[in-house]
Order: sequence, then C-alpha cells, then structure tokens
Amino acid sequence: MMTRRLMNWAAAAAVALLGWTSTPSQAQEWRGWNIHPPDYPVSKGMDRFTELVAQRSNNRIRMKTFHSAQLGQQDEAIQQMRLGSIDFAEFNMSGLNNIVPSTQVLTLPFLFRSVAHQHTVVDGPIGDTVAEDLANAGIVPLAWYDAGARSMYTIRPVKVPADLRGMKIRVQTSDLWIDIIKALGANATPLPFGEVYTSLQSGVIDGAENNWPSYESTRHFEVAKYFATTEHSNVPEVLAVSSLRWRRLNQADKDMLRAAARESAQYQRQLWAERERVSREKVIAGGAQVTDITDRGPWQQLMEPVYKKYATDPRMADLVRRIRETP
Ligand code: BDP
Repeated sequence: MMTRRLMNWAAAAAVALLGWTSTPSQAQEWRGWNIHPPDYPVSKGMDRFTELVAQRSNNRIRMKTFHSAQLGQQDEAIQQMRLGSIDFAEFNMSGLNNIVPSTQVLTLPFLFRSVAHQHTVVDGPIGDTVAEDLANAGIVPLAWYDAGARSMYTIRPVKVPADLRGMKIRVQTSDLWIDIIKALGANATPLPFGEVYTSLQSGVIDGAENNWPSYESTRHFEVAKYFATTEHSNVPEVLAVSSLRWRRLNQADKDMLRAAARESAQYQRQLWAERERVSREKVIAGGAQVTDITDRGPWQQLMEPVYKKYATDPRMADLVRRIRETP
C-alpha cells in the first residue's frame, strides 16, 4: 500500500512531468486549416494571428496555416480538429450545426439586425455560451470572424421565393440548412464548397448561397450569374484551436493566444467590410446579374417552420429571445 508521503511524491512527480511536457522553452509546430485562398480576409486574419503568436512567444509556438483547403474540405477538417491532427482552423458555424446544436441559433435566418448587433451578440455572453458548447465538442473558439450576409445565386433569375421552386440548391452539411432550403420550396443538395463550381457547370445543382466575397473568390458567378440579395443568414465564423492542443497549454499561453486571436478578428472585420464592396463590383464587372431584394418579408415569412423546428426547445428559444433583446 502506498503511504501518504509516497502518494504526495507521486502527485508532485506527475505535476512536474506535466510541467515538463509544456515547458516554455519547448518549440511547438501547429498546423492550421483554412478553406479560403491566401488573399481572402479570413486568410489574412489567420496570418495576422500566427504572426502575433510567433512574436509574442519568441517563436516558440510556430503556426503554419494551410490555405485553400489543402488539408481537406470542411467536414474532414472538423473531424481532424476534434482528433487533434489539425491544431487550429477557421470555421463557419453551418458545418458545426449537426454537431453542436447551439450553433444553429447563430445560423437562423433573418435573426441579426445589423453587423453591429451581431458583433454585440457573438462578442458577449451568448457567443461565450456557444463557444463553451463548441469547446466541449473539441473545438475551442478564440475569436469571432465576420462572414457577412448570405444570398442566393442561381443559373436562372430569382426575384420572389416561387422562382426557386424545384431548383436544386447546394448547402453545407447541416440539417438546418436543408430545412431552410425546403421551406423556400427548393431542394437542398449538401456538397463540399470545393465541388460547387463543377456541380453548377454540370447541372448537378441549379444554385447555391453565399456572401459576396465567396461568390467572387470561387468564381461561381461565371456559372451561376443571377445573384438575388436575399441576405437570408448572417452566420458568423470562429477562429478556433483543437481542445487536445488547448489542454496542454499553460494559462499564460492561453491568454496570449486569445488576445492575438481577438486582435486578428478586429483586422479581419475591417478587411471584410472592404472586400464585400470590392467583390460586389468585381462580379458585376464579370457579368453577374444582381436582383436587389428590397422586400424580404415574403422570404422571412416562409421561415416560420424553421423557427418552429429549431427554436422551440427551451434552451434554443431562450437564446433566440436573448439575441432579439440584445440592443
Ligand atoms: C464561406 C465560408 C466557408 C464555408 C463556405 C461554404 O467562409 O467557411 O465553408 O462559405 O459555403 O462563406 O461552404
């Protein structure tokens, strides 16, 4: 039987060993996943983050971001983050909807009133609640990035919801998104982001939905030139670290990483606003036909069954209420 003294010694040795494995002088190499090309606001935000971390850790934490989905598409990357083979990443909430239910709240259609409203929500206690749920699922959010409003783009013009009837619209892997598209009278086709261009070209799908910068950077406007400004969802994104990596850090490193991530988010948000304008101009110059939806009422009304299904559970209903009450 172990004596009390021996037990204390064993505990002390274990603590020392733990300390040793994360000794400050030990260099670490981190692999980061990003779906976007290097000049995209998300990518530049991530580059800023990794530079700040390198500086502030005296090059002890060295991060390399693999842009342009070099480490795989979103669903694989989410799995790899949870398994720890990817150390950090930037994710849109939609791809996490089926894994962490509270992310659905931030994806719900026509919920945020403005960019400022969204920032107040995600940077405050509601964002913290969703972040906690994500951390419990293996993905630890450090800061929220902007992704603007998502709109519909199709191979035939769309002015009112009825124009979408029967069309096949690409969505991310998310039951909520399947239901949103269904509620609009169209058919949802879940596909990886990287397959949308060729699927539009070959007629596998008739349209997709995204923000101006993604519509432009992917050149989807070449194959689906009708863009209707439905602005149906303002689903935000996170810069996050794998919880397997996170758990091995000391508090000082955690604080340093969080601060660097938040600073990178400020920068990303500035770049985002600018890129939305530039991308809109570029796609129009490239032949996109824009239909400005001035009355979103009919679109919004169709979302009633979606709210019934996703926002009536007491916890979800409470989060939705709190978001609406957030000034
Ligand atoms: C872009 C998001 C990206 C998503 C992509 C998509 O930034 O994270 O993967 O949409 O639709 O706007 O898959």
